[in-house]
Amino acid sequence: MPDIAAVKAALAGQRIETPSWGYGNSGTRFKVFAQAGVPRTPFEKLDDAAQVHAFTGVAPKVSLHIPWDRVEGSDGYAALAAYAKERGLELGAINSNTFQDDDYKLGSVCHPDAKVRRKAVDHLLECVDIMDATGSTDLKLWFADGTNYPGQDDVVGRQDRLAEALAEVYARLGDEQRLLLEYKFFEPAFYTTDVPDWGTSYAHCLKLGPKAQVVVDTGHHAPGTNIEFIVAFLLREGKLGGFDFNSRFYADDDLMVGSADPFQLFRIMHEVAKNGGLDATMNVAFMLDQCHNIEAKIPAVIRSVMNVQEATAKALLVDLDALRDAQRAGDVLAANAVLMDAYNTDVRPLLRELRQEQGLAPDPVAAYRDSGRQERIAAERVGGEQAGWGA
Ligand code: AOS
Ligand code: ZN
Ligand code: ZN
Repeated sequence: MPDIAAVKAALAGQRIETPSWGYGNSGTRFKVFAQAGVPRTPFEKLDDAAQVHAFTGVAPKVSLHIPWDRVEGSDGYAALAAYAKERGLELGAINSNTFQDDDYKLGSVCHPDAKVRRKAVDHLLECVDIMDATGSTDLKLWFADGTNYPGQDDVVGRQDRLAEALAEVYARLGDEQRLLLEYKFFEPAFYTTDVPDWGTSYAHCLKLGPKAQVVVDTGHHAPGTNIEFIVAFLLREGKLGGFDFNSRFYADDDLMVGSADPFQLFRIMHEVAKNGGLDATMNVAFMLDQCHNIEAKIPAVIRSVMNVQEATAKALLVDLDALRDAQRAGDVLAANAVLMDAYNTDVRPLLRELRQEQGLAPDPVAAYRDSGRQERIAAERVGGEQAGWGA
């Protein structure tokens, strides 16, 4: 059986990165429901992220999105990083945006016009400059590029343009920096997408070199896709850069991770835990990529962090010796039972105990609610910002 002290140590050591855009107003293309007290600046987003970290103890990193988190001035980003540090945070992945300008109607780095491609690559290079200033090590790239109609553009030509752009950005990376290439099977493009799946991302990353890795956004797969297989494969190849965690019922729903299918999240975390993905040396980034459109944002992020912790705890409770014995013996039912026993364990008491040992409240959502902070920021912050989604 797994050693509980080791399980607790692994849980205490896990780092879950929260997205700046999860704290701002967001919505669908039908409506953005504004909430009282949302941040007005990137600095206030960090204040909110600091709350999530204060109540969970495992969320010190915050992903930024450029230009949604743009700060002015030559030392603006260094100041943002310093502000984060003062609050016990650090700045995580820098997310680029090559999808919200009119110029990008036909794509960005894959666009048929070299001028548009130049503009897109310049933005990606600017993101690396920002990483230099913030100390961020991860550049997270998601491209909305693709086509809507058969014949609209040359599929192979677009791959060539993508490869060229990625190579230029890769060459700009510092020794400690890496490029994380995200895939998504459709939307906004509806016929072809230029990075539609893990295989395409993997092939580009392989060609680029060791500083390029794949990001698995859990919401970016066709229904029925076995995401944990992809995770296991990428870990084996040393190409799993990280996750964009969220939940989906239909497509890219961006709901709270672990809410739609906690069993899938457990299966993913089982592959992660079993294959060394929780070791700091593997450098797997456990990022959230979510939008809280109708629920209160800070408690929703706290809940999401807890959901990842619960799935991780269950994964760590898998009796790997018993599992291997059953697998070697070809005992299908026993092997499956080992996994199900772990999944069906109520890990909430263990996590409550761990938090108390760390001087935290056992129930972070309740503790945040009781802090009264939500009422305070609702009164203090007037005219909060839209995150950028659903604009
Ligand atoms: C878009 O669908 C992707 O999930 C992106 O990872 C992400 O939501 C965006 O880049 C936010 O910065
Ligand atoms: Zn994502
Ligand atoms: Zn997405």
